[in-house]
Amino acid sequence: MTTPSAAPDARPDVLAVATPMALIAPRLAEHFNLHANDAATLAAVAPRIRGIWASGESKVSAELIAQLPALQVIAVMGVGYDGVDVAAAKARGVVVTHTPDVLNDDVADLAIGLMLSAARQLPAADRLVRAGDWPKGPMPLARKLSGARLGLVGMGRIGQAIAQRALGFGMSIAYTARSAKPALPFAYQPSAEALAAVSDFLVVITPGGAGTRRLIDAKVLAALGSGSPQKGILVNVARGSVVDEAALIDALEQGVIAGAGLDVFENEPHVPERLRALPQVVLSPHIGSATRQTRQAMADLAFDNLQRLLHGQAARTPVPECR
Ligand code: 8YV
Repeated sequence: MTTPSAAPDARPDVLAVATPMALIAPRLAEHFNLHANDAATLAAVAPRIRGIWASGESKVSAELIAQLPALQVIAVMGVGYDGVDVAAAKARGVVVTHTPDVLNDDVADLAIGLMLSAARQLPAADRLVRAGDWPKGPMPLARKLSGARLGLVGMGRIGQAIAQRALGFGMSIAYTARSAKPALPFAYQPSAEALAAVSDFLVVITPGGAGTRRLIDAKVLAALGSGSPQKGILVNVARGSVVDEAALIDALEQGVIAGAGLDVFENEPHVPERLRALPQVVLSPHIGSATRQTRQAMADLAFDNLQRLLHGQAARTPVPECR
């Protein structure tokens, strides 16, 4: 980051609404005049800002966009851009870009990992061995993942990557999405509730935002709980906003569903104490794409988008609304 200076600087001015990761920070600083997103800096540099650097969790509001008359591009290092007011950006001719595809493998891998961890109770098993409790007796029996019924809420690029992996576990696969995808060999269900009723594992991998807010509510959780004698397990690798967290905690506490594997939460990085207290829940801190390889690929793609748009070229991966 640099503070505003009187010396002329040929690098385009870019506002970092997310702190750039170490793996891209030097490259960004070499090519752009990066500014921190605080009131004092904004007051000084707002008219010069041509680009915004954001993460998948960043908020870029209509108010912020309105303060930046020279803004041309909002480059999100993430596939999800539900925090960006795309309509406000579009209305101003600002292009929003994101980083699809390069993270499909990682997020799908984590979804399988969370399903396995929750089904086989891996964190509890690890705790038992570490605590020296193994001599006292065996773990309670867990449940089998292979051959179980997987319901995917969302069948986009990452949903399909999860399905491919789940086939290797002999799982039967069904999904719900805005519309059926007849080209895919998986059963379509018209709603999350209908899907939950025929699933042992319900995996949420749909975009966040107003359209999916609290889609997984008490009714869906009740259906997941009643669909099989073993009761279902919920996995969320999408956005915390898609699940009604209070309803989820109630369902877990009351034994309505068997367990959960959660990578995302309503109020990150804060996770309710009641959720943290539940042993049948496996929790991770939004690490779906958090491998060195994938974060590098995401950062490079976001950088390219920013660089290209600020030099009069087309973006590699604009969000669908800006294509
Ligand atoms: C990251 C994500 O948390 O891609 C997304 O939508 O949520 C994540 O991969 C983040 O955007 C990394 O900057």
